[in-house]
Amino acid sequence: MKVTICAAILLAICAAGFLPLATPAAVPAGPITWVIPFAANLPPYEAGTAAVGDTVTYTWSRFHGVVLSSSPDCTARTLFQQIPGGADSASGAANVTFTAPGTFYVICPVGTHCAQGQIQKWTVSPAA
Ligand SMILES: [Cu+2]
Repeated sequence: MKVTICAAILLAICAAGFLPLATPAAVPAGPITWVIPFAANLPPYEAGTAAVGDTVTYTWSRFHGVVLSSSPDCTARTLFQQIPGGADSASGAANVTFTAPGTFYVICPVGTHCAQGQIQKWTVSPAA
């Protein structure tokens, strides 16, 4: 009887998320705060993984923008794809929806922000 109760409690704790039963979701549940990491004394954005069809939201409250590129080259502007809501602005939010598998980079196209770390790599797998 005691064993059953302990198992039930442990299961409840796991279900509540205190002990991970499975690997966490790769795509962040909430928006990503879009800043210049080097200027804010923050580490670079961690690379993320997603699947085709996933959407990641970036929000900002200073002058930034969001584009998607197939290259990590901050100066390869001909590769920059516009994102709905991603135009350079003093504050905003942009939803990046991955439409193809591959490696992509979310970049801030404003000034030298990308070169200062405002870039995030995404590895996108085919839709499940
Ligand atoms: Cu920026």
